[in-house]
Amino acid sequence: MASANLNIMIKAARKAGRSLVKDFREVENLQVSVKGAGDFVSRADREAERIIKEELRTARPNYGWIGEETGEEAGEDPTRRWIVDPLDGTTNFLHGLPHWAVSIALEHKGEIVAAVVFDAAKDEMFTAERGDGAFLNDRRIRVSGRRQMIESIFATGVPFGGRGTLPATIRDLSRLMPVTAGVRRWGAAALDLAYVACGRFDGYWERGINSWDVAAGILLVKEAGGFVEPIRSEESVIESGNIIAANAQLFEGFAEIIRSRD
Ligand code: LIP
Repeated sequence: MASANLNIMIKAARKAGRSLVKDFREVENLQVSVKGAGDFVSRADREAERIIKEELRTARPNYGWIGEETGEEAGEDPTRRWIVDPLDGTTNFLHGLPHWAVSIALEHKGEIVAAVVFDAAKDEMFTAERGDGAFLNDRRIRVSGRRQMIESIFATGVPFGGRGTLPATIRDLSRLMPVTAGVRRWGAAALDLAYVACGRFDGYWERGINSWDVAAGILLVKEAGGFVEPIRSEESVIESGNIIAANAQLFEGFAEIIRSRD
């Protein structure tokens, strides 16, 4: 039975999703325009965050907020905040690729306690509340049962545009590719984690990812029986943006590869 907060999050995600699906149809027409879809997608992104913020802050005016487009705002209740990416997979959306999601997390005293990742293009609603399990369209989900790395596939984000994490990620790939069934770079961290939670991917890692990209997905994986840790044990995933996630059987070996420095 979903809590009142989770129902509020689902309602907000669906309302933003309807707006994004409408805009996504227009983006596909813009691919051929000289100006391109860039400004249009920025507006779609901001409109989705406006919709979500209006829904959540009307229902819970005292909670804090951090959103990709509008930044951070403290709430009267210092223990609770929304962590929101209105459009995770922005570059996919911009290029007319139907793989993006609305990500909404509720944090309480530093722990994620409720999560929604909504893939509006495929109508897949991933939800979780701490201690109550993870669900896809109201059906219980679990991480994969694979035990062998060589049978498993992993997702990640490969840095672009001169980001400093590229050398380490290239090193990760050179170590993983020979001992796994492959790596996928699908461009939406929230869905990468949701796919680990439902067993489509066996693990995921990324370096330098934003809190709003992964906050909801972290709870999905944990509530589906998976493990999530920072790359460096002294860090926090949310603060550092360095994350490793996998099912219980694979996690130790996978994390050892990602954490080896030499
Ligand atoms: C994206 C992440 C993805 C990462 C991209 C980008 P955005 O988030 O979901 O995993 O590799 O660099 O950060 O920008 O689409 O919200």
